[in-house]
Amino acid sequence: MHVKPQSVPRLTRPTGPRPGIGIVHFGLGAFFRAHVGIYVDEAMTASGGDWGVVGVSLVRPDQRDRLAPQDFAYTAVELGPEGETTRIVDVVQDVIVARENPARLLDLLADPGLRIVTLTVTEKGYCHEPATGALNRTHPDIVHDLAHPDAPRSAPGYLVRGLARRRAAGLPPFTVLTCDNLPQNGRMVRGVVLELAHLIDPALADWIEGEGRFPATMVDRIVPATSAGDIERLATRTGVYDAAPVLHEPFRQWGVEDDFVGHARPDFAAAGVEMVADVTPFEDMKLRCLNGTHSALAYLGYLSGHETIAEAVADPVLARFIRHLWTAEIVPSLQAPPNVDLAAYTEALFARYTNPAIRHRTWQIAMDGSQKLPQRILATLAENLVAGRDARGLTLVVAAWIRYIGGVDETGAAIDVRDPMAERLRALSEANPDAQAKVTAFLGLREVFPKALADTPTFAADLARALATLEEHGAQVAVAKVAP
Ligand code: CS2
Repeated sequence: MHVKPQSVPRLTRPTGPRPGIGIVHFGLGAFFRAHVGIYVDEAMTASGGDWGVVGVSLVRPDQRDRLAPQDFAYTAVELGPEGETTRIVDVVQDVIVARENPARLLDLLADPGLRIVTLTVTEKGYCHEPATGALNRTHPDIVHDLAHPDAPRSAPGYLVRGLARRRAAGLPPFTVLTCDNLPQNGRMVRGVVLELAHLIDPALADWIEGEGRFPATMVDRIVPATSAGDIERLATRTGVYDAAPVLHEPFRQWGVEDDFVGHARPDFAAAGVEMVADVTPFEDMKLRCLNGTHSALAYLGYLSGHETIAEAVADPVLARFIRHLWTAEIVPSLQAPPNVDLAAYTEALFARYTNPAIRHRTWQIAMDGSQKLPQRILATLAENLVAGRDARGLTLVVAAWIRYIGGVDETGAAIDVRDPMAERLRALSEANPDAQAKVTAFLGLREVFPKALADTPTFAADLARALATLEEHGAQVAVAKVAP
């Protein structure tokens, strides 16, 4: 029997005292709530501490409006191949919508009890140039924040203003803990914050440079967006209406550089977080092996007519292709992290992708390709070209992205392309109907393609050939050519 979610009682939080607020989190998407939120909850269960979380949405009130009537508690549903288990997570205590109440957020950032700011604002939320990692000074929100540093709009703008308030109050800075899928993410966010701070007040930038801490992290758990159907099914099964549940796979991993201001942090290790001195080898492995093949399956899977990752890897042509990517093109580019067998790691990834209970849409992963491709595909590709290794598969993935951006699928239906650069990309694509001209135009996008890669001999020609094959024969044929 299906119930209307609203006809059963609303989820309530477990009773009991709540810890003090120690963490402000920017970006309250499903990923945070199914990963970082659960680790923080478990760390407090193990070892205590005042690490309650206040979530921040920069603009949109929807998550706050869903969570507030249930006191910000939510259900985490673990979807294993053999069935599901649920738990109630009670770690978020409030949500601030920054656009509605900027003063409250800035006051909280300047509160002595607040010690860590975590972020999952997605790749585009850092207002950086994807190809270089530097601050994008022409980004409209950065232009705004430079003109109005006391009333910021962007995540970096809030970090800088919050740090300025703490400095003025004689407080130590908060640790900035980024949890987005970007290489050297700690160094990237540090660079963006320092550059913005320097443009506003060089003395502030000096203080942040000396006192601030920006540990890098590698996060991993597959958490598709929650659908209305998921909400209804959960209400039917449990008899309780949760407007904001998260559905996730059993696997999780979090590697964190143990470098916090005053060593102040939850007892992450007690929750299974790997506290390491250098997260780089873990990050490279995960970004290239997981996110790289995710994007490959997103574009080539979508073009092949597959709705989800599980469907895409059930297609033997695509399954062979991603195994080829791993063995011939991605793994040879990596240094294995200590005690990790990369062949076993990629086999485990394949098994994770086949989990039929996880409906992770290719369309969802295809979003924001201009922000994702540089670290997921292009870095590996460029290294392979320099080293003389196979790069045909990765080249085809870039071609598939260009094909996807064109906005029409192989049946002639429109594609709903979501990307902060979508308009520009579409215009480039339409102005250059010929594959060779299109490739030349795209390779000129310095925000996406580093000059060295764009200038590598034969790359433009190989890319144009791959695009022409996709256009003439379709994704299945193009993929089978690379991995027969
Ligand atoms: C995905 C990631 O949406 C995407 O782009 O590749 O969200 C991926 O599911 C996570 O990084 C897994 O840890």
